[in-house]
Amino acid sequence: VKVYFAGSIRAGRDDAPTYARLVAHLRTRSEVLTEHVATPADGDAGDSDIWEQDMAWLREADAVVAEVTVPSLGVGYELGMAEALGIPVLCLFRTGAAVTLSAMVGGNPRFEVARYADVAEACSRIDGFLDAVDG
Ligand code: 6IA
Repeated sequence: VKVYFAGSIRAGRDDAPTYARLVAHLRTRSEVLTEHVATPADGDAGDSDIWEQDMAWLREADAVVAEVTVPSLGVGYELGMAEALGIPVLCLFRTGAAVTLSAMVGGNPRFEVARYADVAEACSRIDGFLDAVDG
């Protein structure tokens, strides 16, 4: 299964260590197309190259897993595109964060939205989601 992992980049890197743990778990059972989301930023390709590459990966993906706790325009855009392309989407939102999830994500019946307390719980939600995609 090819997974497009989405997480905040320019909207803030506070959760990057969590993204790294989620991507490490995803890699145990799938191909992650977007590992850079989890790694420390080094340099920046031009914006149009980034958009071209990310849209190509999204079209190739069998599933999208997004960490949505840090609200990001780019992640929200990717979620809307994934829905339009008919790609299954899992949104992971950490409980206890000082933010409220957007109604456009939390209210979308086509997205599986998992509120999680810790990374172990997020990983078990990932497993259930990928089992269903794989099945
Ligand atoms: O609006 P944001 O920057 O927070 O959007 C984050 C989302 O957009 C991620 O899920 C990525 O898929 C995508 N994205 C945004 N910036 C980049 C990027 N910049 N490279 C690839 N995808 C991106 C280069 C940073 C890299 C060197 C770590």
